[in-house]
Amino acid sequence: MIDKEVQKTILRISLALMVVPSLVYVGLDIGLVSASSSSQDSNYPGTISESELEGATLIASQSGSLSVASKGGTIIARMSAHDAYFDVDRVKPLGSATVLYAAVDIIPRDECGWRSKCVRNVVETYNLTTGETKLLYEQTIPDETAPQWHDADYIGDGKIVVADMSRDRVFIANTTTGIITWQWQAGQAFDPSSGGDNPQDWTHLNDVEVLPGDRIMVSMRNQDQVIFINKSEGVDDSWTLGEDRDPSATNRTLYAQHNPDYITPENGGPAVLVADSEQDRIVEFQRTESGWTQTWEYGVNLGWPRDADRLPNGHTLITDSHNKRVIEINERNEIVWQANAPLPYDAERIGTGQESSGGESAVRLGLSSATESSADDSLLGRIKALGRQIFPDNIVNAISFVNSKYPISFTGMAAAAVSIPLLCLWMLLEFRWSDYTIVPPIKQK
Ligand SMILES: [Ca+2]
Ligand SMILES: [Ca+2]
Ligand SMILES: [Ca+2]
Ligand SMILES: [Ca+2]
Repeated sequence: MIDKEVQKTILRISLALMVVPSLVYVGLDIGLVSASSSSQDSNYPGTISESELEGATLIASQSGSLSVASKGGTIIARMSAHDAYFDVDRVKPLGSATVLYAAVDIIPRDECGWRSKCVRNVVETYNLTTGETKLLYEQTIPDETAPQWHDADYIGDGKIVVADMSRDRVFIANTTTGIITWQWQAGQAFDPSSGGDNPQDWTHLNDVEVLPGDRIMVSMRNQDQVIFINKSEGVDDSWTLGEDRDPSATNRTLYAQHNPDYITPENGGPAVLVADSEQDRIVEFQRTESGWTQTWEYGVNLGWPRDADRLPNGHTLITDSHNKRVIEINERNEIVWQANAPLPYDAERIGTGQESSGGESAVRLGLSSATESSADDSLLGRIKALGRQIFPDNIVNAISFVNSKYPISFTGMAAAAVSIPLLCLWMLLEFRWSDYTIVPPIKQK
């Protein structure tokens, strides 16, 4: 029979061995992560020069900032005039330092006059060297049905095309008159039962790109499809990429994708490079006579990627949202550049054309794939894979989404979740073993 004091000592040592290293890890993790993000608070755009811009990278963050990262990966400027930034593009026809973005402001209920808070969607241009902002288009709507616009592109002659998620439509507007000159509504081609059970957010239509030849490519996230719309004839079903699958389906073509980029025949396409977000990979499909064929995949240590741009040098710029970073990989799938940013949505390398417009297809470049299973057999990789098997995607994503806004990594958060309850348990035990008791301040007479 072991003496009671010895039992206590064994328990104390065991608890200390579990709690102390994980608390030290949490402390270091918070320190490291905040150190890597604190460099973002340098200066606002408007103070950077044209020469600093060439080769720099724009990063739009859903947590409310638009950053400029240098060639070395350091954040050299950051603006945060809105609550969230989504798609950003450099728009050379409007000025060499001018960018256009879709951003969102959250308006409190008492200011908005609706029964819920409201969302103000803005499409603005911003001059990175002078700081001049110009509002092109806006719309304020109640925050009831997925109200945020995630993509708007400038298409020339003062016109923009908008992925209007709130109304499940795409529209083209004249920014001078404010008049909508063309629109396509998802109800024209899709059954209301499609896209799974999302009554407040039917299609989550999150991206649009105007293609040569009167065609428009649209990402229907909840339908897991990239569709091609002929402006006068509607959806060309023979070109649809992906299928509307049951939530339990595995091995999908796409699963809740973001930001498909079209690579033209001149650049080795037709091909589509797309962030296959829920399957944590970037994937490329080539158009052949029999339809779409997957030709490339990169999925090494990515967490909910939402953008990939093929660059003119054959590299790929990837926005790795849950890992709070933007990376550039070369043709051998090695990371050659990285910048850190909170919850990034879209990244653009200045001087390489919008999205993948300056890049060539994987087929023409002869790229080989790299997948999680082929590369990540580290302990963390295996824990993540196990987590995906145990917990439903939406739970993992909800936790990761919250985590990616705060200066602590996913593993740091897991360490805190283990060590803090154990520390509380230890304190309770020490109290029980001590000479102190709790005496209620009020006694019955
Ligand atoms: Ca963009
Ligand atoms: Ca777009
Ligand atoms: Ca892209
Ligand atoms: Ca991009």
